Amino acid sequence: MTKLSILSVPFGLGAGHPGSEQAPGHLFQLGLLQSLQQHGCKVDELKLIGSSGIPSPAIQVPMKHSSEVIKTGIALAGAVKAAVSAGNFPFILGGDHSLAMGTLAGLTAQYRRLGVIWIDAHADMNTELTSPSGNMHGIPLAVAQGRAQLSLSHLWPGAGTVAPGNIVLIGARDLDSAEEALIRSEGITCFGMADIRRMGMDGVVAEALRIAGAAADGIHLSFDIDSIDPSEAPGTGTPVQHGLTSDEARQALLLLGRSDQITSAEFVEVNPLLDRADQTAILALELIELFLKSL
Ligand code: HAR
Ligand code: MN
Ligand code: MN
Ligand code: MN
Repeated sequence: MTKLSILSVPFGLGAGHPGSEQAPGHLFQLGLLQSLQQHGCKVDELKLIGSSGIPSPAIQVPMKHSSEVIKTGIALAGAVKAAVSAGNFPFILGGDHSLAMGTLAGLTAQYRRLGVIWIDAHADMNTELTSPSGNMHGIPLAVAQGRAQLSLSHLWPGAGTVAPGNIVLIGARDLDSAEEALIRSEGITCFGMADIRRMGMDGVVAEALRIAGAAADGIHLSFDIDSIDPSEAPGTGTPVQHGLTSDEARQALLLLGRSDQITSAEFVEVNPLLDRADQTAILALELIELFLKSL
């Protein structure tokens, strides 16, 4: 049975709106742990990740709150690496998507070749130079490829990179021009909404596992709640119309969890302050349970 390391990261300074730092506490308050236990999930470790005690980083990048993002990433990278070493499945609960840099730093220090499946309305592939917002949740996948000033090895010595051929985007529909150019020049696989409707989510997931998993020894799933249409998931900082239905998200998470190829996962960008009567938080809770019990 899969032993879980649940790493709770109440950090939201990488996003443009405050609030995602409240998501882990809010989901715990709604009963996440009790219901995981009821569903037979084995929570071996529950750890709160914060940046206290982490010294100011040597690297500075011209982005908002970069020092706090980097410090949190350093703390998270160490916890992720330790969880993998212990044979556990790391599940990271954010928080905003900038924390993926910490996750990926810890994972690439452990896996020889890591695949990444990124379910998100966005590509999160800007660099410090192309970011239109200055928000660090928009850059993790460029950092992971070694395309930015900041690199994963700034967060964790011994961290590697993620090869563009092992990255698969699902649900992307709001790309900046520099992101589009990078996706095209690197030949990164992107399943947009039209592909999902044409191939079906089962077809997309099968292809995503094949491509992300090619020659890989692990696949990380990064799930941004803004992949889902704002009519069903309004509580997020950068909603984008015409997204996944909650049923498509359920199907994707169930198939990915059952596949036995996913070796870690994170769930990000729920913002309780922007939610409508907990609609997004309750959906997130259901999706997390569904995924973790399918492992
Ligand atoms: N592409 C825009 C930027 O770089 C918006 C990024 C929004 N990112 C997230 N996570 N919400 O996907 O600022
Ligand atoms: Mn994102
Ligand atoms: Mn997003
Ligand atoms: Mn499985």
